[in-house]
Amino acid sequence: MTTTSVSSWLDEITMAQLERNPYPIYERLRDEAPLAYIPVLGAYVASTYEVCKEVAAGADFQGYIPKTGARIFGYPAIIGSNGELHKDLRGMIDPGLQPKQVDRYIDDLVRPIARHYIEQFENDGQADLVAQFCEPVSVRAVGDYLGFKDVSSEKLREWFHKLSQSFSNVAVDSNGDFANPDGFVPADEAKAEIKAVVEPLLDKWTVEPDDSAISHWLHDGMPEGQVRDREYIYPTIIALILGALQEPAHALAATLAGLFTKPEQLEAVIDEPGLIPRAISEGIRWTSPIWSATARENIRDTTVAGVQLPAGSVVMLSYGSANHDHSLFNAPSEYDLTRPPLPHLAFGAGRHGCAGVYFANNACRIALEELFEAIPNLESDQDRINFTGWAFRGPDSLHSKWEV
Ligand code: 261
Repeated sequence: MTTTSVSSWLDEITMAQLERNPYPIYERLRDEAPLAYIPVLGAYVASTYEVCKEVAAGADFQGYIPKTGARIFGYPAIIGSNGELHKDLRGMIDPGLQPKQVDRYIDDLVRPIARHYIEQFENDGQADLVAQFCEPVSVRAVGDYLGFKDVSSEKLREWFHKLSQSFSNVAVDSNGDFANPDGFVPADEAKAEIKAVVEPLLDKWTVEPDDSAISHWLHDGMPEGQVRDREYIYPTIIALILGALQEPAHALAATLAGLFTKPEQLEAVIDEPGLIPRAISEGIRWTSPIWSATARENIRDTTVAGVQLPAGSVVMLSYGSANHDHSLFNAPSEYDLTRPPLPHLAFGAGRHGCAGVYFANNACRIALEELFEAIPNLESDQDRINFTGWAFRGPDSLHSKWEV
């Protein structure tokens, strides 16, 4: 029976394989089972462009927070909320992220930050651009926007790494319980530190609002003299310390890694900075930062890709695989700036699509404009770039060099 042979290889998929290199497994999933139940995940995965889109934006589905996210963030984190609750939380975080608003502050926010970190290494002739550029610029830009101006970039990096590590601790045993409960220790450590830093900030913003995003979250839309309950906004703060601080760094690093695979395309982008937005778009298509970290559940019995899903089934959206779908992208595993700019799913789709698209694209653009202007003879100094991650994915390091 074919179902037996299909399920046998699915049973053998391990988290270690998915974290190291999910692409061979997903190539087979897209061919044979675009919606498949994966025992180690305790959930279905959607692997093709069409199925990801159908699940992400379909009327039978609603937002669902992956179990590790619920464990780490608590309730009500924005990524797992629905209905009026989700409407209120999006209404809280969206205003400062609207293009018209972002255009007002993004250049003054990001350009000096990028300049600052570039100055630390531009005369060295070499750097690891992940640790010295992508991550510090990402956490400083988003961290300052949120209101963490007085938290060091080292601390912000440590926080997102610990939260991300625990969020990725998704393996479950045959009872559906976490296979590695100790995997939540890093997140619990980070959360204790975050709480110690955020509580006094919330105290301050309650009586002395300022222009930081979280101060606005407390006050905006509330009756005079009232603020939103901090327990209500706290899970969303933690979710953003993970996703919003980490992903622009992954986007920058994926773009640079992709350009390093095509030195002539890197040169073209450095010569013509107008190509940077295209380079970023292809970078996050090629290695999608939120590779498989978001999910939906169906609110009624439904059938997708021929698979019957009883109400309440969980489907992980493997956007990193959808963005390698042969039916849309020719030679998808190649970074290629010159491919037709088709829409990809790196920012998701539907009601739970990324709120920070415009901020992230522009922050990354400005950071790369500054990097390429300062170091026009940038090249890779690494034979092989190593990528890690299934939930979130990006290069581990980008050792680079240039003549000074
Ligand atoms: C800001 C978005 O953050 C996330 C997105 C997807 C999964 C986990 C996150 O913290």
